[in-house]
Amino acid sequence: MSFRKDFLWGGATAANQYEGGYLSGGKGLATLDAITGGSKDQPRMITFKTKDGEIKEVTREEALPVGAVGYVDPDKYYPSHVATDFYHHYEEDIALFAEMGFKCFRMSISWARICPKGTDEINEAGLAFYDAVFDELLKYGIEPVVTINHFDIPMYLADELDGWNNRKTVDYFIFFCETIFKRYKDKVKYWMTFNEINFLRSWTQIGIHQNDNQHRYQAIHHLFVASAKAVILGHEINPDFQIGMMVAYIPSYPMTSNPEDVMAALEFNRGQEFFIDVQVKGTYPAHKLKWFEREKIVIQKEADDDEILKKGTVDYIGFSYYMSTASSANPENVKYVGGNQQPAVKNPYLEESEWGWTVDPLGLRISLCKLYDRYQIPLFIVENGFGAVDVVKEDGSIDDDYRIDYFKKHIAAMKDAVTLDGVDLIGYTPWGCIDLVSAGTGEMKKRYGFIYVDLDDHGNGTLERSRKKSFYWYKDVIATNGENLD
Ligand code: BGP
Repeated sequence: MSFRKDFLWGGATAANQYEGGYLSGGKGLATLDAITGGSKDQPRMITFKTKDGEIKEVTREEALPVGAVGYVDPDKYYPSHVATDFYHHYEEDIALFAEMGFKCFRMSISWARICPKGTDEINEAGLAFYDAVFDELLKYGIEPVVTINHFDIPMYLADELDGWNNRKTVDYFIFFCETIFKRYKDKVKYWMTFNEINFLRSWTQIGIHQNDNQHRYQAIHHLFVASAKAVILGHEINPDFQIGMMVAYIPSYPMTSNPEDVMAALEFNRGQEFFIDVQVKGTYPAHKLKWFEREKIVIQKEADDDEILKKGTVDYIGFSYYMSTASSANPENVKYVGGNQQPAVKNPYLEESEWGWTVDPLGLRISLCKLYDRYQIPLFIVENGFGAVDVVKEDGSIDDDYRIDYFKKHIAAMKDAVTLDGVDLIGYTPWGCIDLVSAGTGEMKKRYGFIYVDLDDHGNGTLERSRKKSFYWYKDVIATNGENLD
């Protein structure tokens, strides 16, 4: 058998894209509640109020003015508010996951549902909601895999404290962790701290109002300290906890064998491996410290930060893998295509999805090898998948053969990494196992699920769930522990 007997087959979601119920049951506002939908050609916009009370909007890449606060405009549509409504459908959805044979289910806890302002005020109804969800999962023998924070922050912390730029946010986050660790210590074993930590740079994700490198890396330092403290605390509360980190892994190939292109690829890859180095090895890599020096970035640390980072290293590396990119020393020589949160370089050897993401199954094996060779701790693929437009036929069926084809090739690549390369892979949770809102574009049109949800880009639809062709295919993959991919 290729995959270990207890391999964690499942699926992945995130509260801000799936849960909905944005003000139900005492939940507070989160930054993501103030970001509109968009598309491939139209960016999502953050709506906010300036200090003088003016209502304005900016893209996520732009910084919000200092002192500006998130604002929900009653005339606009915000996809997170209902999302695909896990809040009211969790029993039905979990029954469908159980029917597919899921061994685990990755979801995130909404910080603003537990602590509406992000401070030390607790919302019992929020805790009770996740109790009900975990109980429902455990009823079917499905192991919850919990992302503590996926791409958002309570709006109050963002606007009153400047989010992760403020050291106090570390303390509030640890209070949140302590609350959920203690409450769910007998229900949840697998945790990961911050989703795609290498992509955190905007107000919506980390609540910062200035996103130049000085502010961004100070906020990132706070995230590292918070993650390490969470690992230490979690292990104290329950030594059986497995607490991982989560990075978006996009391997970059040199565009040519010109050593300058090889160096460019090395630098690109370092950009993301830096986040893994700190959380797995517990220290900042030398190249980053040199870069800080050159860029005159000064990180404010507290006396015991280095010790905390060293002590709070993670148990496993969780990562998303969708695509690869390429690097060239001469950017004028390359063409750009779409990509996860940032454009990627067109690779003539690879095809792309409708959203321009390269499709590169061998890149997954390469990533697994690189990560395992370098870090030697268990790996968990916590996101992978193919965003596509699905067509519902007259009889209600959906033939998503393109998705099956994508998964087939990626699971075959995982199998090679395990059987030929000896990688210690503990699980696989394809992204958006049930249709949900796209993080990048805010669309529903870009679907990833094995389960279809009737909802369009403007919030119209019955929210009814139905099984796609890939549902039955994945069920068979799980039943045979990945042996039968046809
Ligand atoms: C990752 C995120 C997810 C998810 C996925 C797909 O960046 O962790 O939240 O959405 O990518 O991206 P998109 O939704 O933009 O297609």
